[in-house]
Amino acid sequence: MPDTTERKAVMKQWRQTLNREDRWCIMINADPDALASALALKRIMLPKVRSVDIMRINEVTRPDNLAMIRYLGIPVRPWQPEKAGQYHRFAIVDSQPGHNTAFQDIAFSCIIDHHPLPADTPPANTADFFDVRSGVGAASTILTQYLQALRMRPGPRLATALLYGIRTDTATFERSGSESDLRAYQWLSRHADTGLLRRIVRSEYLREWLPLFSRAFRSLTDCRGSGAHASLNEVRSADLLVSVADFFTRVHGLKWIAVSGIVGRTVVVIFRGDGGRDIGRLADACFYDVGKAGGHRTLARAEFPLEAVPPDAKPAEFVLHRLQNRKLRPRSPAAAPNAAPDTPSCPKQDAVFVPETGGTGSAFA
Ligand SMILES: [Mn+2]
Repeated sequence: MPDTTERKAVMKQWRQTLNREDRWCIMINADPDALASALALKRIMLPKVRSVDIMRINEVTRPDNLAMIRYLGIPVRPWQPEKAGQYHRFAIVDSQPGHNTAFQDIAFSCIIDHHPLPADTPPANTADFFDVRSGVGAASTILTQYLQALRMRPGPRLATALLYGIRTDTATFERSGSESDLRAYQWLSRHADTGLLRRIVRSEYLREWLPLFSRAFRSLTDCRGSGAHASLNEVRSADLLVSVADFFTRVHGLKWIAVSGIVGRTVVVIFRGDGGRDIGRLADACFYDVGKAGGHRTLARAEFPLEAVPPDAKPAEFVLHRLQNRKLRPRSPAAAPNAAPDTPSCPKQDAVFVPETGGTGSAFA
């Protein structure tokens, strides 16, 4: 495995071989790290080639991603496969050809990523330039190292983009992040626009979500143990429930929140807690018998079909009734919670449920 110095040298060599006549296309699955990496690669390549376009294969819907594209003026466009013939060469950053069917039929000349390589089927290494480093927290870190190696000082927008890319992928170094990520972050901080960064970070909601918040506030009902339930009825996506639930975690004195809604024919309940009581066990206790329910001490989720709601009850009433009345199940190895698919997977905690101090001592039992 080549070290960072060697990788930088290889990159510089490769850059010298770029053809001035080539039209390049950088393909991404757009998220902050991919957008920033593509912007940096474009900056690195542009003096050496005819043109560089950035194309995304996905729809951008998250408010912070939309804010990033807008405030930083990132020139990204939706990919149209029928226009592939316009390009001589393709690059892919923050992803690998095997990650999405949209990448499948494209012969990439340049692959830069930080996700692990597939163990079973290594990608056909046809790329002239290939730098995949799974030990790095963000592709933006790799691109930052290239800028440093080329002595290219990033402008405030590029530096801000890369900073946000590293920040997002490492959850501001809470989830992951190596020393190289920290060093890149530090260096970028000197060039970034902190005002712009703050505006992007604070773009958490979309205008059209505000009626949902209004509905959440109106429906807010206290539950046992300083918790509360809010119901949103029909929503387009469970992401909206997550966003509303996350909002309530900022309210001091609210120990846990459950936000329920209906997505298609499924009732989804998103739980957030302050860690005082095991919210994963609460979710499990309330809904294990009607669908999938589970999670961790501070975040959990339950999903069940609309048909599980008795005909004489509304879904929101059914959820609230269960939140107020269900008892915790005794812990047994056989009764492992059936976690919903997108609950973050981490080893199950074996800690015994600790009742809240100062309460009745009975917790949910
Ligand atoms: Mn990434």
